[in-house]
Amino acid sequence: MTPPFPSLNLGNVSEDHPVNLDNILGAVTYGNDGTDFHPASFGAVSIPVLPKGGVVHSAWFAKGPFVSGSYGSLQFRHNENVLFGFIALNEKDFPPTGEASSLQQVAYAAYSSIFGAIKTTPFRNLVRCWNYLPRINEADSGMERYRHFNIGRQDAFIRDNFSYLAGSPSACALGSAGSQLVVYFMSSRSEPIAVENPRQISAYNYPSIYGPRSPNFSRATLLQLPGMEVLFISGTASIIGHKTVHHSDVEAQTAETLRNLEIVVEQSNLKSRVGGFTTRNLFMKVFIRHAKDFEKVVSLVRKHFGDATEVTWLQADICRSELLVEIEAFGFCEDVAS
Ligand code: 3EB
Repeated sequence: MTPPFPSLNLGNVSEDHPVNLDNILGAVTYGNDGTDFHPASFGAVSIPVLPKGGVVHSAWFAKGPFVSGSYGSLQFRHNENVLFGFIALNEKDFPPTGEASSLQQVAYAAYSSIFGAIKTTPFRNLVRCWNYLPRINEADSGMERYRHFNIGRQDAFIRDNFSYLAGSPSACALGSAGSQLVVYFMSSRSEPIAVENPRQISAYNYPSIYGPRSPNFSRATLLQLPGMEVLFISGTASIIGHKTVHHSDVEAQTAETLRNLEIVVEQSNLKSRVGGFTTRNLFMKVFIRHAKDFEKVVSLVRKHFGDATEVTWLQADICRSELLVEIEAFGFCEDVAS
C-alpha cells in the first residue's frame, strides 16, 4: 500500500531492494540480529519479528532535502517540516543512587537529550515517541521497571517545560532484549493535535496504583503536513477506564484493542481538518507477548481490517504484565488545502 500523499509515509525496506536514501527521513531495524543494518537505519530495536524472525527495517519516507545532526549521542535528521531522532543509552552508565534507579536515570537522560536536541531546532513539538526498555515487567527494589521509567520520563518533561498532561506526544513502551534504553521520536515545526479515547482514562491521569508517576502520552496525535494530515496512534491495548480487561484471554484482548483503535480513529476524525481517516488503510505494528498466540491474533486482526492494512508483527513484553497484545498505528489522509 502506497498512499499518494508525499509528505510522510511509512514502510518496510529491505537490503534486497535498495531504496533511494534521499527519500528516507529515518529508519529503525527491528529483529533479533543487531548486526543486520540498512544504510538508512539509525539503530536497532531488539524485538523478534513474527512469525519467522529475521529483521524488518521500518522506514519513514519523506521529501528532502534532509539535514542531519546530532546532540551528544542522539542522532537526528529533518526536512522542512519534521524531525526524526534516535537515542540509545546503556543503563550500566547510570549506576543507581539512593534517589533513583538506573532505569529512572537513563529515562531522564534520554528525554533530556531529546528536549535539548529539539530546542536547538525549529522542530520543538514532540509528536510521537517510541520507547523500548529491557526487562520492562521485572521488579527493581520492589517496583516494576516500567514504573521507574515513567518517573524519569515525566521528570524530564517537567524539567524541560514540556506538557506532560494534555498535549503529551503519542507513544508506545515495549520490552526489548539487551541492556539499552532505545527511544526514537518524531518532532515537528507545527503543533500537533492530541486525541484521547473516551472509553479510557487519559494515561497521564492514571491513578497511582499503576505507579507513583503516570505515563505521559496521548492516545493519538494528529499532524498537518503539506497535502496531507497524518495520525500517530499510540500503543493501544485492552484497557477500559484505567483497568486491564480480559485477563488471560488473548482473543478478547485483541477484540477490545480493535474497538479502542476504532474509537481513537473516530475521535481523530472529529479533531481533524478533513476527517477522512479510516481504519482500513492503517500501517500497524502488532506486539504479541507470547509467540504461541500469533495465529489467533493474526486471524482476528485480518478479519477486522482486511488486507489493505499493512501490518508488522512483533513479539514483545508489554508494559502491564497482564496485557497480551498491543497495537500501534500510523494513518494518513489527503488534505488538499494544506
Ligand atoms: C496503556 O494504554 C498501555 O508508556 O508510553 C501504551 C502506549 C502504553 C504508551 C507509554 C504505554 C505507553 O496504558 C500501555
